[in-house]
Amino acid sequence: IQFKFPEDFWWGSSASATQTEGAADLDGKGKNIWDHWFEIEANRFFDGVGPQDTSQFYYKYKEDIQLMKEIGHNSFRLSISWSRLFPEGKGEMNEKAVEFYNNVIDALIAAEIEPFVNLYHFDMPLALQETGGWNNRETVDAYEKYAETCFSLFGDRVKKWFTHNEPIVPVEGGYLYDFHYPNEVNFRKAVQVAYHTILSSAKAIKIYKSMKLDGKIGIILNLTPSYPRSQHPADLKASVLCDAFFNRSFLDPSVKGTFPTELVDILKEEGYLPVIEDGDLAIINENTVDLLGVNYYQPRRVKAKDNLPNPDSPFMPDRYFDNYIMPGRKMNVYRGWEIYEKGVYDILINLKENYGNIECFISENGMGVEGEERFRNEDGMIEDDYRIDFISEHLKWVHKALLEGSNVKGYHLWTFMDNWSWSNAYKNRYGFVSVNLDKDNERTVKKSGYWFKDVAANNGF
Ligand code: BGP
Repeated sequence: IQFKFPEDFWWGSSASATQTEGAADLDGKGKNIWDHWFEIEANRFFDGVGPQDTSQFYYKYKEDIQLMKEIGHNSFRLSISWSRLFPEGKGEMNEKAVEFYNNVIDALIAAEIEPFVNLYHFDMPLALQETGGWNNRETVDAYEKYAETCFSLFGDRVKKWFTHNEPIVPVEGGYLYDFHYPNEVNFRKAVQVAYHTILSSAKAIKIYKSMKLDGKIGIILNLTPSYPRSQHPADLKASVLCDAFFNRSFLDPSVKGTFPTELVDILKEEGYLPVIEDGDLAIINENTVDLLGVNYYQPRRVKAKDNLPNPDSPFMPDRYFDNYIMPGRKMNVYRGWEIYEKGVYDILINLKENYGNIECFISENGMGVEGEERFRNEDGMIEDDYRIDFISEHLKWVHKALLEGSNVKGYHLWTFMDNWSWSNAYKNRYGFVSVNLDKDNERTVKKSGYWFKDVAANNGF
């Protein structure tokens, strides 16, 4: 074994409620923004496949947890569907949801798989979106209540909690670049939504700490290391600002309890500071995370802008920099994302050097591929050698960071089984396990799943 990991390394995968559960309108679940968006605009989603059609974890979780065990998982991240627990986002709680999540958590623990539970993975209850979603401060209050309920229902058994997954994505998708509902372009709202999300996270952490449950609480961020095109001061500046907008905006408040001055200066200067109430900043400052999940898919290549932005165009972060595709780089052609394995090492070393070596783990990393059926062999197994290659190349860099003192505790693939995606429905497949939507969601373990089993068993490869 060339790359040996520590004995208690967390091996597993991650998933989210809306993407895996199915049963979107069953047993009292309320609608969330994805159920709604699919209803009004199904053609936005690939092949008209929606969240109700996805992998049916709601019915098949027992079988799935056995498969997780079989392929070496000692941990698994799921999310709770807010609108399953609180159909209207607040008010009355749905007992059927309590029963379902109790069953899932207990089944995981019985299989010796530690449940990592995330509270918010892009799935705003529709009733709350109708009153403004994260732009409305009352949503923060509703979220606090939801978080507290989850901690008291499940906190006796769940020891790793996360307040949000990739909180910047609903900001970008919903309020800047049109890929999440409510698909607006409104920088002022984007800033307020981001701010309220950060506040909600700190408030949930505060509640968790006050409950004296013995566990850890963190946040999961998608970090996209920014690499300048050249050492020219204009490119360097562009890269610093890109990093401030897309990484440090959430990383700094989550880990340090402060906001990057570069960003605050711009917001102040341009008149876009959010509405902040007395006492908020102290709450954010005092309630930082114990644990950080790092989702890593791609870097950002950054250069200074070639042309000054048109002063009449809507205010956007990319007024300060341009992203570009670096010629000759390895790409995931199905997703249009650059594959740059060293990025994961750069993130971990940055956390070590500039963020107090916070305890962290790779909470998502993975490769979506279209048309994987063509790789199915005569025995019925998908031979996804490209995925094995993708994972091992990233793990080598994680290993190097470990040797250099990084506090990285585990690796979770996105995702356990093929599931529904926000951007391409069921087109790109990411799982260790394939799902056949046409054959009662039949599961078959891919070659990468069996490979991972050995990696987990040997703590290395
Ligand atoms: C992350 C999300 C996941 C997942 C993944 C793959 O941003 O946290 O929910 O979807 O990306 O991306 P996609 O499904 O868009 O290809």
